[in-house]
Amino acid sequence: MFNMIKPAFLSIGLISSTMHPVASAAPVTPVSEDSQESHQARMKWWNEARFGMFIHFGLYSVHGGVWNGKKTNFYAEWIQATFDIKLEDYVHLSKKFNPNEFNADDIVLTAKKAGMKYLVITTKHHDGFCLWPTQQQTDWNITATPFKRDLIGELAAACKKHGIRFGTYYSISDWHHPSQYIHRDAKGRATEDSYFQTRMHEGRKAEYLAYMKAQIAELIKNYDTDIIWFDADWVGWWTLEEGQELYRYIRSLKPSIIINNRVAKRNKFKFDFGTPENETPESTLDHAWEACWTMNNSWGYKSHDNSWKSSQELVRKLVDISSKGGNLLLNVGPRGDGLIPGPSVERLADLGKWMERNGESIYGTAASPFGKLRWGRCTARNSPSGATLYLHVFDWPKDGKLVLPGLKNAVLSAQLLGKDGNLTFDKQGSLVLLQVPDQAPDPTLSVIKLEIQGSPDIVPMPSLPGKLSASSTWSAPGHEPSMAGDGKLSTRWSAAATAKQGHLEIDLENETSVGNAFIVENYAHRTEEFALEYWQDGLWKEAWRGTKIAGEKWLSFPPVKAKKFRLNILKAKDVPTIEEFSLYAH
Ligand code: H79
Repeated sequence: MFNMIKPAFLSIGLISSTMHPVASAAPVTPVSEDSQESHQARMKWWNEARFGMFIHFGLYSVHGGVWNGKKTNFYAEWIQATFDIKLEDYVHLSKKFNPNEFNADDIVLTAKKAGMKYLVITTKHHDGFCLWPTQQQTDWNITATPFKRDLIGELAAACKKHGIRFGTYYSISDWHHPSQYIHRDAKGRATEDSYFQTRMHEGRKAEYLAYMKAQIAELIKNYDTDIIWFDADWVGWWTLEEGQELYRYIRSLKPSIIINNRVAKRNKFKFDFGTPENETPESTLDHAWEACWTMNNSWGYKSHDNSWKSSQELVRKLVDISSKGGNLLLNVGPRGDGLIPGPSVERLADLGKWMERNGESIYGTAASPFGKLRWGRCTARNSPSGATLYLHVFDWPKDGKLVLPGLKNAVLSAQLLGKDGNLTFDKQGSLVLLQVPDQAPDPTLSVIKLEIQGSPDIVPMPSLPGKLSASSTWSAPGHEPSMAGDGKLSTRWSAAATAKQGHLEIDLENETSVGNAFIVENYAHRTEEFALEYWQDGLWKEAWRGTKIAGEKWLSFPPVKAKKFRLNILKAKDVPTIEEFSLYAH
């Protein structure tokens, strides 16, 4: 078996055809193939949908990641590559494919009940097997199985019937098509790279291209597919230009179709949408995107993979992605009998229950207007008169006080989503202080709905960047002043071992008007007296004075303009230690 690289660390975009990482690519300008207006128009339903189902189903599903008693430690759908199964052995799998329990209505309704608005199924994965009765292949398709039924046709029809958009996955790399081959050494062994980089036989690319075009035309003509979801654009013989050409061809067949960026080269091409795989970007992107995620660690059914993400984790994933303006394509891998595994079904039901109550905060929403929020995520819905902000609280405040920093707009109302009655709140400068119940009302994830006046006007977040220094520092590494400015509550600055007072200074580099500060001292609550000071006319002047910090403290004061600010701990029970100290422009 190959020595597998952990897929999470794999950045396909940086892998060249020879598998040598190339120097980091220059920033990529998206290549527009048509006007922004028409792109937006055809993406409308997709943008509103936010949530779809990915289905990995194929001959490999029968084996569940086990071959001759050996269990794969990689993706189950890669089993042919992982165990270097010779084609003459792999082809027999088609005789074992008989998913008698497959029921298109059940699958589509499972997706629909989960709150999903579209699905994408593997019509042809890397093994080249076609899950529909294609006219382009006589034997390597579903008609050659004991099952015989047109599985893709049944699913497409069920989608139409239940109002779910239908999409088709298609691998560019093909381990079965005669145009390509698996490279072997003199002893007949395939190298790690062989299956990843199928080799194209000299002079046979045109034939394969014609084959792909004809098959995609079938998917459009026979099933009216709404999305073509390409994969395996990483093969060295596939170029950006060929991909763009294919993109244009498909669009000419069905103008409203949505095509993912892997049609060409994923790190260069961003139309119609980008496709981060098993990862979620840190923030919004400059193009439409959809993150695809597995529920365990495999796409195809893998019998020995029990590393299921919890329902709460999946809800948070959907929320996190929505708050950054993306879609979530969440995968299921039906078993050889055609049924979705129990743990997936349970999670989808949980997601559905949450979406039933909170879907308003997801569907058709825009990305968060804020930078990072420490306690969770935000989605927004803009209307001509104002906007609605949905605050998704991951870490419910223990003291019943939730602070939303940096909102200049007037707040008209606040309520728990789906509950009657309003929450009381107070507005101090750009801080919204919300009084919430002591306990999160929804154990999975609670949402607070804010109606605001006008479109969101946000104080630039995150906190102002600056250089931190301190009066003294604990001698062991890991307690430096910068630890109080890294945005993490798990790290902290500590003064020297004998100190009972001290200061933590932020140098903002430029004179800045500051009206809010944030301090966290969760650890030990040692401060008894402190001041927030700023350097002006050769003196430290006071903007705020207080006693205990004891947890999180938001300071809101008449704005002062300065370059240097400091938290001066005047008296402490023991060594001063601060987890976060940040300033906000006014
Ligand atoms: O369909 C799913 C996966 O099968 C497919 N895309 C999703 C949606 C896919 N994802 N990543 N890959 C395929 C690339 C896999 C790369 C690897 Fe390797 C193959 C890692 C280990 C084997 C190449 C060879 C890189 C290292 C060794």
